[in-house]
Amino acid sequence: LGRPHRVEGVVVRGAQRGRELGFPTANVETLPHTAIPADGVYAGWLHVEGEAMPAAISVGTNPTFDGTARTVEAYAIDRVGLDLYGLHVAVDFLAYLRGMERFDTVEALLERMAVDVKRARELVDAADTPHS
Ligand code: FMN
Repeated sequence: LGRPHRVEGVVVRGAQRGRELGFPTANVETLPHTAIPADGVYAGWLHVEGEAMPAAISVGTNPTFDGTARTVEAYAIDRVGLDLYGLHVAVDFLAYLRGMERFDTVEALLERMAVDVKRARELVDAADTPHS
């Protein structure tokens, strides 16, 4: 592809678990027929009001928490305290990191997410500047 695949939408309230977990995510409500990448974890960018922030992105049903709805969630790396509800955002998918997994414990998920975030940061840092 000539540029990262982009998914856009408004940020909606998720299960509100992310904040507690220490990885607050922007849950992006996509339009019907949006081409959502395969379930898994990705490195990319979260675009908000003209700013491109490095992000670790999750696509899936959050099987660790027995979720059923497929969500597109972006964790803006190093940007704690962002309140994005109601804003229109874009998520650019740069690279696939791994598949969505069901972890036996929340601790195991969190350990893996920390690794994901580190890898995502490296890949984003090494990439060309984000598309606007
Ligand atoms: N959830 C899973 O069940 N399995 C995973 O493998 C998984 N990987 C994730 C990786 C990253 C980098 C991120 C940001 C999230 C991942 N999640 C995964 C999703 C979390 O379960 C979800 O963000 C958390 O439950 C908060 O959900 P909420 O925003 O609806 O409150």
